[in-house]
Amino acid sequence: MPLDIVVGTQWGDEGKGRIVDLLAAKADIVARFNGGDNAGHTVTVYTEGVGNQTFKLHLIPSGVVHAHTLGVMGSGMVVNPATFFAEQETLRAAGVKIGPERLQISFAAHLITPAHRALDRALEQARGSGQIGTTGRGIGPAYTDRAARRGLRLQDVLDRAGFHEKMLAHIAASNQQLILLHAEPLDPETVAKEYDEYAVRLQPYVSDTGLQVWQALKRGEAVLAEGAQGTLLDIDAGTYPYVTSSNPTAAGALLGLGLGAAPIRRVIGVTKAFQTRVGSGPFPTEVQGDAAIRLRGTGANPWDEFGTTTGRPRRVGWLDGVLLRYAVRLNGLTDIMMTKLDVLSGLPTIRICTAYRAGGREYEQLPLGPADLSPFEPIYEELPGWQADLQAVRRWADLPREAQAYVRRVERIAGAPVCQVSVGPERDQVVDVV
Ligand code: 2SA
Ligand code: MG
Repeated sequence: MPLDIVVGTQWGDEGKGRIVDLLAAKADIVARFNGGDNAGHTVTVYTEGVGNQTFKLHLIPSGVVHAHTLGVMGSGMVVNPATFFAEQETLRAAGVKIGPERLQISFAAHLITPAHRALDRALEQARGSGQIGTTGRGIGPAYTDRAARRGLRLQDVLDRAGFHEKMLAHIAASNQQLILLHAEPLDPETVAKEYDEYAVRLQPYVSDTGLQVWQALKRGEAVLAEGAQGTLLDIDAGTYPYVTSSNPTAAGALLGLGLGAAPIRRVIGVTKAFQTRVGSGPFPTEVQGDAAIRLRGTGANPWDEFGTTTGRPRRVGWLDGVLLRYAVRLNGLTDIMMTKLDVLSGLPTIRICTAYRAGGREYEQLPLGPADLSPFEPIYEELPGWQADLQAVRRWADLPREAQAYVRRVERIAGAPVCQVSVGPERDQVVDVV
């Protein structure tokens, strides 16, 4: 049963949209399984007469730009209805036909409300210097309500009277917390009314998507699971507490779609050729100054390292082989897709962290996971750089020898094969590794 899972191996923004776009062209179902509108996936739509249009999707699976696919939003997600309908408008304006006939949400996914967003902001403020650097989209508070067993599920919109009551209770309970945090409370009746309208509009989208996905897999149809964020932001496996509140890892794809492990065909980990992170938290291979500007870019190009959801400049550094090895193990990766190899062109030498040092010992594996990386100092290997621009390269044999050597070295360090590298932002700027 052909289930392919795409996950980020770092702190998000690895360029997952690239491989998702390539695989969605051959998939029957494209599914998101974690997070909400905190993701930022860049998609390109080609329309006859208009040409290419590029825009960002934060919530709806980005593979739906391929007209033949069915989009699924799994039970592992938290859904902001305002974003859900606004993104459909954006898609329609770009000529993509979208609606309940080709987009379904699991009955067990949770809703994000204005109270969740207000709480996200108030909690961040209260954290002071210990801020997580969240996207402010209400993600954490929505998952908190889920775990506390008082959340609003998509299933609830099917019972309109009950839903109104639940919303009132939810806003009242959230207000108590907001007041404690010295934030403005919300008017329960106003929010509940707004959500009554969303409830009516959401009804045709709600179903048991887990059953649909499973039936499709039984028929031999290809399902593509699109991860948002990355392995190191996983609530369980990541750099806790500097993480998101969902499971962006391969196991999260199964749980977040309502599937078992049997259907998995490939688990593809998308890895940027260097390391980036937006938000706070540990980052052993981070660089500052000119080296950082060199990797980040200035923001002049859309592919420079600035957040798609919030526009924040990303922290940058050298590829961390210890964390990549961890991501390979944790996700059970069958392949790695390496993105942005072209950005390294022109550097005299390139560094990769192969192990950590702490207390006179060397570590190739993290002894206690990635939550506390402060004791560790990266051990680097320096590889010769290359000068040639890679953007026009389409064949492995045409890559500079040094670029090939870098990819081969990453495979050895990570313990998984690299199947493809990307050498530019365009759809066709990929090279199969042979
Ligand atoms: P949250 O809002 O509760 O999920 O934030 C918790 C941490 O997770 C990080 N996070 C992300 N990191 C990278 N990319 C993300 N998506 C957007 C993008 C981010 C943006 O694709 O560029 O535009 O700023 C994403 N979403 C969550 C976040 O930075 C916190 O460290
Ligand atoms: Mg992103």
